[in-house]
Amino acid sequence: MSTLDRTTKDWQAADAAHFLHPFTDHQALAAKGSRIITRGEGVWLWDSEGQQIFDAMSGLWCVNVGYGRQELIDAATQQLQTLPFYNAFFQTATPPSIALAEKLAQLSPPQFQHVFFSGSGSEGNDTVVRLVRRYWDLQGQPGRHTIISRLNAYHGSTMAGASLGGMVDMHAQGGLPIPGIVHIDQPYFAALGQPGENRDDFGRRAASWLEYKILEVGADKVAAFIGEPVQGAGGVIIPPDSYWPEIQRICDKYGVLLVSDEVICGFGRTGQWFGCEHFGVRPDLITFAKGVSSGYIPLGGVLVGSRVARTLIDEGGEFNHGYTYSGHPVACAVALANLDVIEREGLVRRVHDDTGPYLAQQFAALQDHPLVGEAETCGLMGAIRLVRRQAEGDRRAEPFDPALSVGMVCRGHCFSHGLIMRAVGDRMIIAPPLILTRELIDEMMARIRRCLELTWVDVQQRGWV
Ligand code: PXG
Repeated sequence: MSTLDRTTKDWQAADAAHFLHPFTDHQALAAKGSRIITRGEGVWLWDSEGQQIFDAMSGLWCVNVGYGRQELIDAATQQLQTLPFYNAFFQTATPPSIALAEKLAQLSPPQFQHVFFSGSGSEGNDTVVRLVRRYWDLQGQPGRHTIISRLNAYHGSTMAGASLGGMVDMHAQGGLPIPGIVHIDQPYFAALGQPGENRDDFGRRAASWLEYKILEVGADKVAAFIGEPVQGAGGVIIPPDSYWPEIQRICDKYGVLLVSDEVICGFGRTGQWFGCEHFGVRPDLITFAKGVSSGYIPLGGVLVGSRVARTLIDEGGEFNHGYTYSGHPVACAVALANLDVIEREGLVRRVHDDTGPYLAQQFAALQDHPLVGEAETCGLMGAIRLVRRQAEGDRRAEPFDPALSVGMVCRGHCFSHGLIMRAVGDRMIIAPPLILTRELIDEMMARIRRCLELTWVDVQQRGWV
């Protein structure tokens, strides 16, 4: 059977028989059948039944320049024809990997002049663990190996990535976290703010948890703190403005390295090239992936700031770490073409000046809907918290019983009404491509409103409100 004339049912049967999907209950999926996505153009996807879908998640937070960009296709084709692969291990390099390292040094904050490439964000964070521990060894403080992260963080799915992450369901499988990684709570105001506390006071209090943890572990044992500027997979948790500057102050006070995991926030998502710039912090390391190549081809890595780079280069000798695909020439060529599109079309500025503020306005208007607790955005990512009762006067919004899975009800409507919006618990989240225009935001908002309306009818009929 040719791959082209298979029906949806054929694809689903072969999928269920052979393909173990990531983060999936395989038995449940096999009973239901996967949706088969066959084509993409701009912000649109099509499935094997011909349904057209608005992809408000950019694939998986990555297709920042939209689907079907000829510039990226040409860059890949040309590089595949010239040199599809060569390694960077044995005193060799390829032009695209050198040019991309140079380009990333140009686009990132000035302390970043060096790049270590990986094939994904998870691998990038494995590199982070190796780098920060190597840094402290070289500083003559080998006892300084503990890394502090946050609950509900997502830093990948390798042993180190999942350990850095704060997803308890992931830790429960496979004996994680690995030693030397500890967690503090997240800056999630709606869940952890106290009655009468404002956002900024909460932000400072949430940052103080880092200082308590440093003192508990012992400052001479803490290597680094890692955080996503905005927690993405955890539900687009946007911290109060007071949070990150206070985190920076605490890291500086104890000499702790600051790592910004920008796998989602990097490359324009927040309206700056990097999320740390949006929040005004100066990290020592930045993990990146996804948007660097708009997901057209796997690529990730770590931007290494001068503090770590100087020690590693001047005093480190050989660093015993690397991946076959570190600096893969085709991936780097695609990334260069992708960054060129972002620059040429002024997408970062567009998010900052135009589409980001416009989306914020549209989300603010959702607040009128009886199901919406908060609807907040940062650049082109946003979250809508579905609540049983809205806040009124001094009374806080009342959440749904998590067992009802109201987010999944809403996601079901999105699925059948041509919209990809994710559910993380009771938070409905979006991270649409940065090529969005105001017209496309209007189109997306109409779909979001329709799905909220259908969810509202459901929860009323089921007696959940
Ligand atoms: N750090 C962050 C901040 C991420 O969001 C990774 C690291 C790992 O990257 P790789 O390329 O190894 O997957 C990520 C990935 C979700 C979801 O459910 C999010 C991610 C991956 C898969 C699912 O939102 N982010």
